[in-house]
Amino acid sequence: MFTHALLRLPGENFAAGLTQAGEGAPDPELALEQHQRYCEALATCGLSLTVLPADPRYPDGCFVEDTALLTERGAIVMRPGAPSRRGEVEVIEAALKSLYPKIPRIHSPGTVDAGDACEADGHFLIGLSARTNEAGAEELASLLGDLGYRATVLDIRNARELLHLKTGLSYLGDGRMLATAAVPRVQALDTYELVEVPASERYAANALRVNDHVLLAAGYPKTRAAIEALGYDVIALEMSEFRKLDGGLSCLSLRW
Ligand code: CIR
Repeated sequence: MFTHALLRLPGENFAAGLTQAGEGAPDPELALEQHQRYCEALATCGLSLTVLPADPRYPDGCFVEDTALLTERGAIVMRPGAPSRRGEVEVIEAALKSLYPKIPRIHSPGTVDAGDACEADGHFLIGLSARTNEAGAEELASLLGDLGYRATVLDIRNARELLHLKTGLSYLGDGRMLATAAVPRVQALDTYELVEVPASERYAANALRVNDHVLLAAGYPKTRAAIEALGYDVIALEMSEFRKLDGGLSCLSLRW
């Protein structure tokens, strides 16, 4: 069960964030409203929230999930692959300090965005991507090993539509993975029941199981129906402005 979440507000210069989506510039005010609904959804799931203010130096700063990996046994601070995002980790590390006695970091030349780390019951799938390099993936796997976790690295560098592994893969719990066809069907996935997300709804593959609910992007009826048919209670959230910056639903929060 999660009891807390850490978030950071999108700022006035949110539209200056990195993007390849080609869907136009996001509206910072609408992003703030959508962020507010997202916070309310987490509260509905029973979480207490810490919401950090925006920092104009980091237009992508609201995508906090990329900056740290939180596990039941410890936290690890990332070294984001995009140089413009590297400094985002400082305020996150400071916020996590009181919760975790010792927080190891990914070191240069390694880079990891934690959007590339998908946990499924103590097994971490780590995407090798445009943001997470080999040195970073190896260091992360080793740090997770120190915590007693298994890790498997998956190469998604040829899967152009995946910014991060979790862009196309989410663990729903109960042995079930939500996945798009772009995620390579490696052996490590064989142990999971795959809930296929159709190509026309691929943005919905980045969903978030939080306690008794699944948070899902609004506007993807097939994926929603498939998840509901499995018995999950879905909360649909409008994510249009974050999508314009390639941001998935899960990356707006860190949960513990
Ligand atoms: C970026 O390109 O880094 C941001 N505009 C979006 C990051 C989204 N992260 C995520 O979905 N894990």
